Amino acid sequence: MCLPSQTESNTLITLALSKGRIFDETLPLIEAAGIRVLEDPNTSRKLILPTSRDDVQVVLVRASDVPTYVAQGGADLGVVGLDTLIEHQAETGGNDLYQPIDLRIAQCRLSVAVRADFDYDSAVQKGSRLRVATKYVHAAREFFAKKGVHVDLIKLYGSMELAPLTGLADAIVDLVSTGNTLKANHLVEVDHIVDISARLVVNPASLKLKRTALQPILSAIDQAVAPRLYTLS
Ligand code: PRT
Ligand code: MG
Repeated sequence: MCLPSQTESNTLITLALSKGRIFDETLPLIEAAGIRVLEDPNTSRKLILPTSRDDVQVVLVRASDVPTYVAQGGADLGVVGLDTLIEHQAETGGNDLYQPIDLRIAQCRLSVAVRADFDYDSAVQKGSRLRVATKYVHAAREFFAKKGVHVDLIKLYGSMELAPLTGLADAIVDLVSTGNTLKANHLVEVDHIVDISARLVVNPASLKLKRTALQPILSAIDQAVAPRLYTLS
């Protein structure tokens, strides 16, 4: 009897996504690779979602868990914001993820913001020590170190905007898109740290062992992203 061999033709590809804007904005890009997610994560309670391709499944994880899933082989591919990727790489020492494509989705910027009545420039010039609240402690530490500003970092997991309003911090480092959240909380953007977009990340071992299955998916996604360069510019 001839048993089917474990060939690449029956390889299962697992893509890690987080619910919300990353999931929503990734859908059109993976459709270019013939991958349509068959269940709506907003109504389904499933964490593993089937797709229109038998050889591809989507797993739903927290945004900050995507790099860990992909690096540790819980998923072959993932989509993650550069903000989250910077923090992951600082914690793990880098290099555990292959990053072939800037997907140019979920775009925003990482910025420093303060209360409208706080004179950031003069505090910086005077060499004052700033209390900075953020979820992005690694990016913030590096930014202020390069700028020569002494900071006490306060790690928060959400609602950063509240910190300067309650006296917890002088400044925050957070993501800004339209600027409406800052404005609604009487905060102003005073420094720009880095432009953010979502990145496709790939497990390096998967790339070697599942190359035949992965390469066409990566190429189709890459093609789906590239034309946006023209429409955006
Ligand atoms: O929410 P959860 O704790 O589960 O995880 P998460 O916040 O990491 O996930 P999610 O889905 O909120 O964000 C996923 C990724 O989307 C982030 O890692 C960013 O790369 C990207 N992204 C793009 C944003 C924004 N734009 C954005 N505007 N993530 C968050 N925001 C928030 C920001 O933190 C602030 O509270 O929106 C608010 C500012 O928006 P504006 O438009 O008012 O300026
Ligand atoms: Mg969020």
